Amino acid sequence: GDLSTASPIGNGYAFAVTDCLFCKIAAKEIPAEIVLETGRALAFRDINPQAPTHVLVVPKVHYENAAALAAADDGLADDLLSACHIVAVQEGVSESGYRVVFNTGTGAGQTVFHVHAHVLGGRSLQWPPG
Ligand code: D5M
Repeated sequence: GDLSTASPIGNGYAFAVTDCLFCKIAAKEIPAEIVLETGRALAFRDINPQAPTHVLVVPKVHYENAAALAAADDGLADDLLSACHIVAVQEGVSESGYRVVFNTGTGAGQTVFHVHAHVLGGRSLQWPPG
């Protein structure tokens, strides 16, 4: 990515990637229906929901995908997964079951290259996902 725009995000200072949609949502420059904010993560409703609960959980700082996030190895992936579970509890789907998905790469359907976990629930989910 092009790490060119220094800007304050959330609790810390980080680099927002120019023209990244989810950096802009994290910086509150573009509106979203936020359901949870933690120190380093933000959760908001997917604009094109695929289930009654469909929430995206993103780190406030930019990583292109789940692999880059994991490689950062600073506990951020842990924070993100914890935030996913909190969202599931808040949404009332933690008992009935929910799915956490990281589409990683275009071949897997990734369209926004700021890592995001999809939290899906509220209906029965098929496997394999297709
Ligand atoms: O998922 C990218 C997801 O991002 C996709 O499900 C639509 C969603 N999306 C796109 N724009 C927005 C805005 N502005 N708000 C909320 N959700 C949005 P992927 O795994 O990359 O295909």
